[in-house]
Amino acid sequence: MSDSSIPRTRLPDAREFPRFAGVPTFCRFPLIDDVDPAHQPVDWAVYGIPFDGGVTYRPGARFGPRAIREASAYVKPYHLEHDINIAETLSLADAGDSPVRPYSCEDTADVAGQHAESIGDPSHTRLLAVGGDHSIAYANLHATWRRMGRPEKGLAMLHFDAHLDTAGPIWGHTWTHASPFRLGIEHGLIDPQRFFSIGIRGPLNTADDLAYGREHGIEIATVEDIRLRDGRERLRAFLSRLDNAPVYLTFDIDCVDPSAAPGTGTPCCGGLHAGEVFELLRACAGMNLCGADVVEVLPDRDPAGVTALLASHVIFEILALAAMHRRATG
Ligand SMILES: [Mn+2]
Repeated sequence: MSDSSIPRTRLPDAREFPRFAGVPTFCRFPLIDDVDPAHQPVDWAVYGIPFDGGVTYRPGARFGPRAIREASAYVKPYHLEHDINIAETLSLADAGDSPVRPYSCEDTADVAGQHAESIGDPSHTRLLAVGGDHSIAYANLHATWRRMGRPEKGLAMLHFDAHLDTAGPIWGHTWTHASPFRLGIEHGLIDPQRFFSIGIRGPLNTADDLAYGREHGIEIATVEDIRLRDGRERLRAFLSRLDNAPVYLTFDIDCVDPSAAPGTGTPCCGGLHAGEVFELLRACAGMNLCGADVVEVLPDRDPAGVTALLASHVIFEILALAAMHRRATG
């Protein structure tokens, strides 16, 4: 057992070494090769997958990891609401960027998935991928599923998004940023009976756009369900039904309203506020998080950089959930 007062992640002291100085890494975590041997293997590795070849509308999310690294210089380690310091609780590192094949979602899933499997200690290190468009989730999900012992029914899934991302072929391709969870279900990586989607909203192409998800058992909480109906209660019931089973969390920044997250590829009006997202994530404390991704930040559409800043704080909230679980289970 480690002494919780000794930091597990060595962060530069911001009072000595300013946050605006140095080569940017995610949240100023050490690069994985620079982690103190006493803190190896790392508990969570954050890494980029700079790929946007799967988009159906605006391109540019390939620049997401870089923008989020820079914006995350202002992420501090102590979580006020959870009363936990992520750097004291977990060994955290930036594992760099994965290789990509810019013209192919499927080839990128392949090379990024292989790369993800090589990060840290497969029997210990959990993976947080930063996109990139949502197609990159498949690679990290696949690597996480393997790390969790290839559960036959697939992993439970908590999904924040404006879109369900279970689309069939688009422009003749089955691998797109609109399809990672259809592929994940069909390949046995995800258990659709333990799949909860938050932030879904229209307009849609047809009334049948959500049919695949509903037929397979995905539970959907639209923005209206969260605000006006029983979305929060259903989320709580979902979490208690999981009973400490490992959960993969996938976070598409377009679940947030474009007024707060304008830098994204398929913006959809009427989304969640940033504060609502934090509240929903914090309500998941206790969840056994086994892997995660944060995707669809398109910095060139957001000269003020608020989308990347928000994404960097979503990464912090996700790691705080991991820290909470560690504190509860030792
Ligand atoms: Mn998505």
